[in-house]
Amino acid sequence: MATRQDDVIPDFLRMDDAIGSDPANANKTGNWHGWPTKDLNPVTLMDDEGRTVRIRTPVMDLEGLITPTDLHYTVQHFDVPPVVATDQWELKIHGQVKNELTLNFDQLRRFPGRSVRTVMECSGSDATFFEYFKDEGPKPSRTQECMILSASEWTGVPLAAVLNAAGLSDKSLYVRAVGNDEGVPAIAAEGTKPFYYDKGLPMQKALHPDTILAWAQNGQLLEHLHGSPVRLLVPGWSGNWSVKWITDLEILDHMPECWYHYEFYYYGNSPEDPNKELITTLGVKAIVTQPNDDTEEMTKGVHMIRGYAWSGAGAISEVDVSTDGGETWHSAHIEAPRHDRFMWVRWSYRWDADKAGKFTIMSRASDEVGRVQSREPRYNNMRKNFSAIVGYPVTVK
Ligand SMILES: Nc1nc2c(c(=O)[nH]1)N[C@H]1C(S)=C(S)[C@@H](COP(=O)(O)O)O[C@H]1N2
Ligand SMILES: [Mo]
Repeated sequence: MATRQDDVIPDFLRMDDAIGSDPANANKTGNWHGWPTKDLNPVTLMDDEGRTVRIRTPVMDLEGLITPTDLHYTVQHFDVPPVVATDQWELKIHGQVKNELTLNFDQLRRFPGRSVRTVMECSGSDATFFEYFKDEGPKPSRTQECMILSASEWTGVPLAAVLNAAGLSDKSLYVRAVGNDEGVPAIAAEGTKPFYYDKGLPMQKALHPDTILAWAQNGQLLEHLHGSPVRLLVPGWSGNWSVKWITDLEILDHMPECWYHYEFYYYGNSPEDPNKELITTLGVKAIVTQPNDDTEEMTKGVHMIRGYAWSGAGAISEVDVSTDGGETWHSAHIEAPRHDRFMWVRWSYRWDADKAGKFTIMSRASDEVGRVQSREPRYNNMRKNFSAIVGYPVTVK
């Protein structure tokens, strides 16, 4: 039976405890400039003109729930498209609708707004763990490499409001969202013509009130790298559904053949697999951020093991922690707030490491629809959506 750590505190707090230290995290709190500014180090990549085009998030070093916008990861498959000023931007809604519409930025902002706090995870996050689990690669370091994982508060209007304004019929079954970035994927078959990044969202998800057309992130108008002036945001689904730099919503009576559907973001054993599955909902996943995954040694005493947990399918109902490689599990405390359905939660577990020796720290999430984080990854040809439990070996001295 797992022991529960209660919301009501004090089991965590015993003033006479020997507090253990963990050198890896201690190093991370150095680096002050002397005044209240602290460097965090996202891993970035710049283009030829010195502009940042890629950001990987230092998840292990963050506090709270919101990833500061300048640390929020960015992914795009093609070159970053040119900046479009808000007064030049238009969104066309066409196809299987009663009235085709073209909205400019001001018109879009006349719909009642909505803010959604959500975790965003790229399908490629943690991909190198697939090799590690097969003993074909070294243990990845989420601390060193940073992650394709972040969370923000996004503000915009429900996509449903815009679709309803255009008028839906029983032939309005999919929403093809198109971005303003054009290219040919590196792995595409020879002769593939350049196309704009697009995804075909099923109507049920499109009409979910938290699926929004967003123009702001964390209280500010969108940064260009995050899809300004307006992007689609599909909470709970893998990041690739949240089409940036959106220009078109094409309403269809069938699923469009978007290249990224079955050539890139799919479950399957090979490109020829006849039973490919589209990747949509995120897994159920808890990760340990403290001690971070570069920690090898800790001293005897009380340690707070902390992390994040999230699920694309439902709220997190339970997080368990093991320090013996999954032999025994203990219920962790889930920290408030936990009411934002698509947001990750913080959790913590008080570990009384009173014996020296070798330990393996693990965390395991469960969600309200009954999914439990698995020990084995779901292998797939494209190495997408890794969500298995990872063990961190540490020595207590
Ligand atoms: N137009 C466009 N939208 C896109 C992409 C893209 O290549 N082009 N990449 C997707 C992927 S794979 C991810 S994980 C998210 C990342 O969003 P972010 O850069 O704001 O974090 O954007 C998605 N939206
Ligand atoms: Mo992604």
